Amino acid sequence: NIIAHKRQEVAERKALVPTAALERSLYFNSQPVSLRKYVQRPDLTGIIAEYKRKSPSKGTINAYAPVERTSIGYMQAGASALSVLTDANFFGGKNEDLTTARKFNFCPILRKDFVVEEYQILEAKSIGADAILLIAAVLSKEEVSTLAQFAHSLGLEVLLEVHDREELERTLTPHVDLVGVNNRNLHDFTVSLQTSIELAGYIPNEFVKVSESGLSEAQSILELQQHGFEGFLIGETFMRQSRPEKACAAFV
Ligand code: IGP
Repeated sequence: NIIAHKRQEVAERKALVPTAALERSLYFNSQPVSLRKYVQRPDLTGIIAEYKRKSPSKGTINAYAPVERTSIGYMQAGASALSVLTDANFFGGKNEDLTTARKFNFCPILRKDFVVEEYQILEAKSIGADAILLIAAVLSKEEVSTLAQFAHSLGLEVLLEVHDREELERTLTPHVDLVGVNNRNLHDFTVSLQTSIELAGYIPNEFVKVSESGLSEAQSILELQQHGFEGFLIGETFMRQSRPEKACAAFV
């Protein structure tokens, strides 16, 4: 189970890198860039372009594309923001991938990982992230609320990910900034745009709506925009090409 593994990993990392060390890192005191604002900018596409090497559902997606070239190319193509997987075990990512993207780009960067405790949020800030993901499927309302407030205290924004109405209604708090509907079914890994479309009406307007996963056609963006979505999180469609940044440029 991913969460049990993550808790173990965080415990080990904590022993190795104390909080005080995170707070002294280069990026810890930098001013974050607003994911909310960039997703809403009319001169950009709303696309949150993801750097992802592998996944539990697809195995290896791209083992060679370098973070530097890919992230710079995504932004040149008109992406609003970047999403970088930092989970090593299941997604082949690392913190250094996010820091590399940070070094080469002025834009919001979402740290894509399984956040279960505050230490990981300090870590996100220390590696140069602007926003974190909180996954409703694995957190209680209290956890979402506490973790989101902690992120805000550091200037980080929060994307709350939900799969259905139960998760949305159980965990939504005013402390999150964006709500992402994950089109991928966690149990059988199938994807359906209908998931986003059906949930859209239940997400209050003060939250920026993001549709996540399985987006492979530009036409889908237009359809989702009609249902109020402003952010589009896209990984595999780009990453499965040898030059993901070119796939992104061709998409927009
Ligand atoms: C991107 P896709 O189908 O375009 O590669 O999906 C993103 O939504 C997906 O990577 C994702 C994810 C997550 C990964 C959504 N929620 C939580 C890890 C953890």
